[in-house]
Amino acid sequence: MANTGKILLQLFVVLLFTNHAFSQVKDENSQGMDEMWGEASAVGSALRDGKGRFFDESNFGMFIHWGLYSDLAGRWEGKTYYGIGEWLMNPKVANIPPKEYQKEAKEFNPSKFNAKAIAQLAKDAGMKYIIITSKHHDGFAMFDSKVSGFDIVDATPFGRDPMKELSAACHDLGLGFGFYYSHYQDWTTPGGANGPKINEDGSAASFKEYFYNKCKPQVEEICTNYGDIDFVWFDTPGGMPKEYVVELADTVRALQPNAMLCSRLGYGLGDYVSHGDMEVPPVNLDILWESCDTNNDSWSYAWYDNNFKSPKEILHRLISTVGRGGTYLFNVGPNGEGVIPKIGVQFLEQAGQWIKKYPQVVYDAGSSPWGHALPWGDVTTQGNSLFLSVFDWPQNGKLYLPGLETDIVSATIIGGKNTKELKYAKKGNWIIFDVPYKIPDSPVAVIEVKLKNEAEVDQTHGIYPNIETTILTDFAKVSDVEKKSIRWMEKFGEWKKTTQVSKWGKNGVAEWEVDVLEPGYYYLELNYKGEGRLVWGTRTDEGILVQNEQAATNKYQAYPMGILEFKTAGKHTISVSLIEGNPETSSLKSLKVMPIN
Ligand code: FHN
Repeated sequence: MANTGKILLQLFVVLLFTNHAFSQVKDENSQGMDEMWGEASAVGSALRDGKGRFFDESNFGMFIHWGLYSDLAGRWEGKTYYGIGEWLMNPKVANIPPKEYQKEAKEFNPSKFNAKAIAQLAKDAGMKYIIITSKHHDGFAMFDSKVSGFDIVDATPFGRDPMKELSAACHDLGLGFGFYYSHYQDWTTPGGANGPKINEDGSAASFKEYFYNKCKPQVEEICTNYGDIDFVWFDTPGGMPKEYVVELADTVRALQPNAMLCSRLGYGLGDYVSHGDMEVPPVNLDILWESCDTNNDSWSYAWYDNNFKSPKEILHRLISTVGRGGTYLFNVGPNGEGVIPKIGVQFLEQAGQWIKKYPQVVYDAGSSPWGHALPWGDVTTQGNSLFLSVFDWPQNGKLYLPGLETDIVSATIIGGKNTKELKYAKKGNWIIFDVPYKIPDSPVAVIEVKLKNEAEVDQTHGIYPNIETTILTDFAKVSDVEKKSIRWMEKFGEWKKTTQVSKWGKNGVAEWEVDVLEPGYYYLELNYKGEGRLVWGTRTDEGILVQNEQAATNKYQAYPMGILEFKTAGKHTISVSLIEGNPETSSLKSLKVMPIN
């Protein structure tokens, strides 16, 4: 995809980023999440030709959070608790005593559960496999477990094993299948992490007992009773002692040698990296990895949560993940009757109809040679072809592409009857495509650019004449400041992540290289947080200074700074410094450059 020097440079950036992303300094909200999500195992291409091939090629899977909590739907004793629904019983949420929670099983009768319909939805949505919660932190087994009475067959009026039905439906439709299993946390079993500390007989509970009496035997059950499985998705390893993690991994590998284990197994022992929840990384990563995301705000069903991602947003997050080199695991939450909410179903089906038209954009597609998203969309590849997925169709009949160094053979709008060959011209480092004024397909149009050879790309961020460019601090060269990634929760369990630059020293600066197609005036906006009012200075290599004071709050927000002028086209640098304000608390997230018209 690029010459050897570029590949080495990219690998270096990848290693830096990977290391950085998983060694974050924690704020009070993100305390412990690195431990909870497990270390990144730097599994590279080793598994790509073996058992990792299916994962690597599929690029899109369905995640399902479904359990006893789905029946409670975010409500306890008449009160609604907002945030991720599967945590309802936790002391941080409704604080339901384990015995009370266990009684709820008698009410759980998901009589409308239809495994075939769910598997068919995954297939229609263009997903290649399903991973479902067999046991979440609440300790309730959604399968027929002989080692615990707290399971869907023994403890509920439903009395069926929905995992038998779903695994069979997946196998019938040619979909892959796997289980989520909460190995460390078990809130209703004595000895499980964050569970009861005392056994029924009054003796002190131990993790060892929980591990050998419940965790390991249940993992043996899910790895034995459901045919071949493709994934075992352990979660929140936290402080689980290493010897147990190793024993569990060995157990799975002996029983299901082809199953892929995600990094949340713990201790870097997984087969691929699962990033933090709801996180699509901004930079390409050349390892086996996945982003897990959910279709609304909660993982499990909550009665009030209808903030569903639109078909366009699903496609955008999917294609960005594939563009960064990863696989997208997208979650749905069936309700207490076993049914996935209608809007979620419709949006997924619509996304699937689009994927059916453009399979080459997603399946077995390569990452973007640009290494990051572009302002109008994203790029994936197959051999010498680039697929430009345009989410923000240009209004002026021109689509701009910076930095492409390889010769073009042809450029075509694809997608059935809308196929159209495009004219293009080269100006400086840029390709300018003449495109129709009207978007040729909705919600996303695709242009296939066939190249003479594999794409070689100068990854410098472009300043576009017809669309705004946001450049994150992830891409800034910095000095005399601190650059780090932070995570925080919006609603309980709804994670956000960003890279920020703060702790401004006397000579503190964040600097970006950009490539300007058309000289002239552009609006400049900075996205930052801090206290009181801050003064920021933005300078270019041509001596242009934009300095202004604006308010600040403790949440990231965009503020207009003024007009930035580029006197000439081509490569320039933009440097931002804090002029007045608390150097500790003033934190910069990104800058935005917008054409004026
Ligand atoms: O605590 C869980 C949460 O409930 C959910 O299952 C997510 C999905 O990735 N994993 C844990 C938090 O990261």
